[in-house]
Amino acid sequence: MASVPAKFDTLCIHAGQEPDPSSGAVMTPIVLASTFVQDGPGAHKGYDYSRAGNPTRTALEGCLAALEGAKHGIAFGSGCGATSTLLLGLKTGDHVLVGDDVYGGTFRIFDRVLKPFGVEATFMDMSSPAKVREAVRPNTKMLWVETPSNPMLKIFDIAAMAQIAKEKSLLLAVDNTFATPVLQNPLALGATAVVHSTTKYLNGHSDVVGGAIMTSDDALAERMHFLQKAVGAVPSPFDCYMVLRGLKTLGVRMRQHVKSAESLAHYLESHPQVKNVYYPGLVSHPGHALASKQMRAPGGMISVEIDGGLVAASAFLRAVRVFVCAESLGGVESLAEHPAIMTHASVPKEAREAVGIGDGLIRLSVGIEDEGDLRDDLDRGFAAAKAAG
Ligand code: P1T
Repeated sequence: MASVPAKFDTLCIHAGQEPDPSSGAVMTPIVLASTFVQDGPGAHKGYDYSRAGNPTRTALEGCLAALEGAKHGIAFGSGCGATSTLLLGLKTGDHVLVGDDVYGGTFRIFDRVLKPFGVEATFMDMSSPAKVREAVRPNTKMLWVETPSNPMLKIFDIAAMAQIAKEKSLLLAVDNTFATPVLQNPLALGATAVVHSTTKYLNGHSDVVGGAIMTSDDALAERMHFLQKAVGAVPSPFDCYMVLRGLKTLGVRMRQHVKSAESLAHYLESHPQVKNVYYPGLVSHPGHALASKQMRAPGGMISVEIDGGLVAASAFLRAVRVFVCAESLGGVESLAEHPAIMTHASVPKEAREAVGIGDGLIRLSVGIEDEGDLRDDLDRGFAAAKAAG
């Protein structure tokens, strides 16, 4: 496979994977061994200890790298594990510019883990590249961009951020979890590293927690491989296998996620109980033009602010039956959640409200069930919300 030029859907199924040389097994074996035989001290077949390297993980890392058009993929035990390992490249006194709307757990890493070590983060609306350029300080080392952002679906200009990063010698990290490489390729737009929670679309079945970093920067990859081994936030071989299995259908799944999300976003926009719909595919979305340029399609995530605040939003989330009220996203099943109480509870109320995460905001991860059933389910939610108000 490695020597054959291939398009995305083919890479999803084959990249990083060869039939097992010892048995001919077509699907990658799950190598559970924690340790590997050495003919003599140091004389091994490429693997010595599973934290340092594992054949199932190597296959996953090869596939992930190929999908992002990267030279290197480094897999982790969670998206937060990938994020924190990448941020371990920073040291006391360093400063990072971070988008003002990021996953609550990412905010928490900056605010509660790195800050006590003297690494400072400024959270800002990155919609204006000029303002980002102005905010760079002499000690700024990194730009951290999540686009589309979680949960407000803000769109930031990756190529413009890459230009600033280049001018100021910064590392540009893009969390590509919401878009996936099906819809957006940050490395091709100039990012240094891409971060994923593979828990989401890449695995796609809500049965693994995992993460990854992809980069074509050899020195950064070497450092990340070192930290992966030294810090040890590694995924299990079984989870690597599961993500590899999920990746095979990534392209097909994303096409259906997008199709249903586009349709539901339009439906929500015209609903009388809806105050605001945040979906980059809508012309009303401030990032629509940029999303149309930067992404191949607007994705499967929608946030919606409904009338009636917390009482209505709670009633809605209790009433839906096809959408499951749960954290996370990107699985084949539809999920709905309340960011202020659930995924973004670790962000202070004022910071949440400044970006629009209010009590009436519901985030939808549109799954690949029948689109009519999903629409009926939203109606069920709206009827309950109205009755509660
Ligand atoms: O949950 P974990 O695999 O550690 O991934 C963290 C993470 C990183 N980046 C983004 C954009 C994310 O959305 C997440 C996890 N997000 C959720 C669990 C959620 O419901 O938003």
